[in-house]
Amino acid sequence: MQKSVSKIAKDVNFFLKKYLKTQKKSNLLLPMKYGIFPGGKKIRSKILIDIGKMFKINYNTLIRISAAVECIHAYSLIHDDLPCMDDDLVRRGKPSMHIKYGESTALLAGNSLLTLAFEVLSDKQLKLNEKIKIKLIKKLSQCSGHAGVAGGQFLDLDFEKKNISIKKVINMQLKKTGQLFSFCCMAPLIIAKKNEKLIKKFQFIGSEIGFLFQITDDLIDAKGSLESAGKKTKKDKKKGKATLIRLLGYKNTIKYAEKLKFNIKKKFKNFGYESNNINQTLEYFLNRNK
Ligand code: GRG
Repeated sequence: MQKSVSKIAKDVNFFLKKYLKTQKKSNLLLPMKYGIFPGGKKIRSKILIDIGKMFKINYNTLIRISAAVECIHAYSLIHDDLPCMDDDLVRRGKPSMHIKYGESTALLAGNSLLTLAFEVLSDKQLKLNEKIKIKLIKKLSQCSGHAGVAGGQFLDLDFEKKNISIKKVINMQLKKTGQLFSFCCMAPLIIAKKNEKLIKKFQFIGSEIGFLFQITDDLIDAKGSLESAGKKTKKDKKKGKATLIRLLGYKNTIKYAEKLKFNIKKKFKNFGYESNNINQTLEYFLNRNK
């Protein structure tokens, strides 16, 4: 499992390095590279490739789409760490972007990674029919925007130090973390020209997978260390973040995550052997320490 995640990370990074070489020179390229390389676990790419394999999508196509997703993810982390958001000093085991380059550069490098994602998707080297490309671009915009990741982040900040119901916390996390996973789960079905009903089904499963991932992230924050996690831990409690752990306690949150994982796996049952990879990835989530 670790081997396949590392291979995907290597292939996505290789593609992005090559792609950045084709860009015009600018002062933001260096900070952008700082934001994406070496660049985290690439778990969203792994999900996209697991689902892509289920629908027999070409691996190199999936790597290009993964690269776009990872640009958006890196951008969200850079902005998430800013003083006006979560104000975090360490990310991926090194100083956060604004600590290294200053706030305005972090803002602009983040924005540039966001737009780079759409440049990658609209590139003519991505060998897909134009209608499919436009659909992918639209879905990724929607998942990242005000009703998706950005909207979820707004709620995350708004809910700090307030008494929030479990329903609202779940809705916030399905957006903040879930929506990018949603895109990863539905993109292969869009390419495979599956019907809207099935695409919607995978879109929802994706948001649940993202939610499960966020729960494990919260568990790591509660019990992990800076050394193993590569970022400061025990922040959620200090900041009064609205998390499941705050509402249910640590042990019940683990039980909740196990049940959620079981329910997600059930939804893949019809796909039999083809769903082995995605099921293993879900196990990997729950046993990770970073
Ligand atoms: C519109 C995309 C977008 C962003 C602007 C700042 C912001 C709004 C959103 C923040 C979203 C966010 C940081 C969600 C947290 C998701 C999460 C669990 C991040 C950690 O992901 P990992 O563990 O990180 O995959 P690595 O370092 O491995 O890539």
